[in-house]
Amino acid sequence: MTKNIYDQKVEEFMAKIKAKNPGEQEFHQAVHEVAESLIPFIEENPQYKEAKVLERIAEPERIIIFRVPWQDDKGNIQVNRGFRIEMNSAIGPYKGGLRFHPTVNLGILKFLAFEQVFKNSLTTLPLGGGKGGSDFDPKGKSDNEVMHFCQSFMTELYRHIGPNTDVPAGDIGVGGREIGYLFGQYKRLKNEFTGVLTGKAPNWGGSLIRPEATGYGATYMAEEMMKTKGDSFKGKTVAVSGSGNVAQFATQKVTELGGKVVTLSDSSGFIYDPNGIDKEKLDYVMYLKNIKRGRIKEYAEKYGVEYIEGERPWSVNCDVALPSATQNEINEEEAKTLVGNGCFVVSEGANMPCTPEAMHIFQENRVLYGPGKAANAGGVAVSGLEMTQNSMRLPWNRNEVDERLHRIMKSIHETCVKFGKRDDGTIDYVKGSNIGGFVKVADSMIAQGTV
Ligand code: NDP
Ligand code: 2IT
Repeated sequence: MTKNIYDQKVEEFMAKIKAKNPGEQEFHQAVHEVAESLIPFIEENPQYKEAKVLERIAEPERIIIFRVPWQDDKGNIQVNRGFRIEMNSAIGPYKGGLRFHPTVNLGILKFLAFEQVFKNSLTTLPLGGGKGGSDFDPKGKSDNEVMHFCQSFMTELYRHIGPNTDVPAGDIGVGGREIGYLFGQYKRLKNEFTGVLTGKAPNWGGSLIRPEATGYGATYMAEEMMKTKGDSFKGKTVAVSGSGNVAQFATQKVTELGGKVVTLSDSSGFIYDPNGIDKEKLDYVMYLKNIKRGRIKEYAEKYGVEYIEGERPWSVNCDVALPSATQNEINEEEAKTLVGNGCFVVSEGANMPCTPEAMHIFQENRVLYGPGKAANAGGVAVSGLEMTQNSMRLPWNRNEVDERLHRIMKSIHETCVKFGKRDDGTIDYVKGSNIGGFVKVADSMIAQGTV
């Protein structure tokens, strides 16, 4: 069958997706990327076609939408919207983060839940896919307000989740503080101490290395990709975007492996520190972002480096880019600039940070391009390990968890190689991760009948 016929089948499939899910651009984007990889594979493996697996996998098993009323510090009543997308439970309980950000809507959470299904399958662990969150904006809110919001959010969500049903975790705007408030309210409502959330603090059931896991994992993935060219992080210049959980620990691991991180950003702009963000400076970033909850601009003021307001960091010279902020944060022009400046590795700490056009630029130029569902799977993988420790009621030490994380990232890389090798010997990590993540879920869905 020629490429054209596949393209036509992708377009036919996407026309149905768009008609059924109007206006949900990010969801369309995520499904389109996967359909491009999967439709040729499904044509060659008709058992998936007959069982309508692609059609079923793109339809959430269940969506919960609810009102979240809460009272702010001034006594005013605020109303937000809460969501949980329970996307696929073929290989385990729904698993995926909660995002609190003013841009959150149904389409964004459906794209994230869809990606999560493939990502979780790649981890090798028994985890289904889900995602949730709210249009609540934690910026500028007091701890007290965040607590009241989290308590109200959980007062509805608790009836839909459970350690064997659906296990949420963090994402943008949801870190250790929020998981604490959510867990406290769940425990109070259910009178049960269970592993219903991951990303808990180690004192009350959390796993060591969970905060580090996504950033470390994206760095390990980049390291594995570079190894295919006999290369490593030693002496490499690295551009990181974001300055939250993923960006911070990616910076830490890159520095440990001998690379130099020269940028960090937030939604207001980016800092460029050509001498590199060393341990002391990173400690300051962690204080600035996790405790003071300030802006990245303050880094530039403290260390006397450049701050570029309203821009993203992709114009700087770098060998490696680790986008770790949000979706569609690298466009076609920025991808061209990165390639032109010598960037040869992109490992996605964030979910879907590249537009489709940017992705094609990286693919055409044979950049070592690790898509989010492979590259940032370390976070949910260690969440899976947290669930294991909760079930055993026994914690593992840092080394044990980090070694398991490292092994999982290597196995994800191997899966990408297995399913993504091109005729010219290079690796298409997009195709590799899409097919590699699909097969286990699809076979499980078929085995479980038309459900
Ligand atoms: P955090 O909330 O800790 O940090 C988010 C960072 O990204 C902040 O610096 C934030 O800046 C910036 N950012 C968020 N939204 C935007 C936007 N619209 N435009 C520009 N910058 C933005 O979140 P995480 O570090 O946890 O998440 C970052 C990415 O990694 C997300 O795509 C998430 O889905 C993904 N991810 C996270 C995992 C985890 O374990 N936490 C696991 C796998 C993927 P500002 O403060 O100005 O908003
Ligand atoms: O996008 C993601 O994989 C996450 N935000 C982490 C999910 C989890 O359950 O740890």
